[in-house]
Amino acid sequence: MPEPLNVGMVGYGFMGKAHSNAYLKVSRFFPELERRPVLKCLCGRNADKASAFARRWGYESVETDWRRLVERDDVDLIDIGTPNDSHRDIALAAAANGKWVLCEKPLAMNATEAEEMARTVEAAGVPNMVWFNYRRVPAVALARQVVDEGRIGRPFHYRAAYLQDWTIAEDVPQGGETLWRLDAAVAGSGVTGDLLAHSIDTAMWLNGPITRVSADTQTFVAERLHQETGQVQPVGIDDACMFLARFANGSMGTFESTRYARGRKNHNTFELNGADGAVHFDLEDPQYLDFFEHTSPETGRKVSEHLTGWRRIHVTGSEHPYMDKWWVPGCTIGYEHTFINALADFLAAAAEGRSPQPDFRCALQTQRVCDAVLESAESGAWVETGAQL
Ligand code: SOE
Repeated sequence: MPEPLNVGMVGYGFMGKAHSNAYLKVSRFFPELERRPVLKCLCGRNADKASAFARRWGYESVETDWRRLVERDDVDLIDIGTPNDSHRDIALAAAANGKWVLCEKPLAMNATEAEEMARTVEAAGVPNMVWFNYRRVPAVALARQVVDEGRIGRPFHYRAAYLQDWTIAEDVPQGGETLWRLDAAVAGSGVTGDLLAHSIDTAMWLNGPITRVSADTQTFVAERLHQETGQVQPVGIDDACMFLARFANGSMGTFESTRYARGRKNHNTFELNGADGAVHFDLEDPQYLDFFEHTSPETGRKVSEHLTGWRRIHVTGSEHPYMDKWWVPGCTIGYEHTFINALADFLAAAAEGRSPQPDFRCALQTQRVCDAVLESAESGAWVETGAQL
């Protein structure tokens, strides 16, 4: 019988929902796990909203101050689903109290904070992970398997785009509970930390460290009404960001992200081209991994030229990553399942006293790339990232 693991969730927004759902479902679909999450306490600043959320999701209790939550003896794990400017303080306090720590991406406001957070959880010896959930899309995990199996060969090009369109209207305000992502003081950056952090995490997972970058950013709407102050204030975030990258393995990368790509809602794509093969993924078609095989590692021979072509793999078979936990072959899973899969990996590793990837140290590398991107956009020069994996 799995032992209970008492969860203290901080935040009741989009991620509070996604994570809470994962805690509720993980033991049912991954019955082998040794710990069973219990929704012990929901923490949020607005007491009414926190209570309503707690009731809807079945949390046993409510706190309005995370400082009290992290000190509670009946909580084993702290999950940080708050805006970015509070990640550091909550994580440090949670680790100091010996709690397991999960944190929403990006890990921190900048690499300095992320470094301190990584050091602190390591010194405390507590399992930790950052919710870069797209690694847990079965098709993305299959891409990693394809790379590990040597099917790409020498990598030449990595191409990523993460496009949305929800901030085009000039009368969208900034700040406050709902639009803190547009407020640089709370978010740290715009699309670089919010969207490109996902792309960078996936890229470095598949293709190794990014060593240097050259970036350009743009803020298309210079001022927006701030929901908290009631004043029209300058916009400090990057609305769009494009950067060139060099990977440690010698390959070249291009990364593009914006919230101004009319028609694109959550268009997160990547392609990796190597000498022996290529993979392509599009989150708007998440059941598929496209694979092009030029040379087979099994035979070491070139695939017959007249039969080559992109192969669309419907990643729903029980032989595919995570899919043996879900439905019968051919039945798809979706966005919510990426969080459940991630949580299952976390719980399995934590039961062995380990942190799964991406842990805080790994997310620090992504943060370093984000910082280098912003620095390069500012200076116009190539910037070394210092990222290592
Ligand atoms: C931004 O719109 C956002 O909600 C990100 O913050 C999430 O990380 C991303 O997965 C979906 O888009």
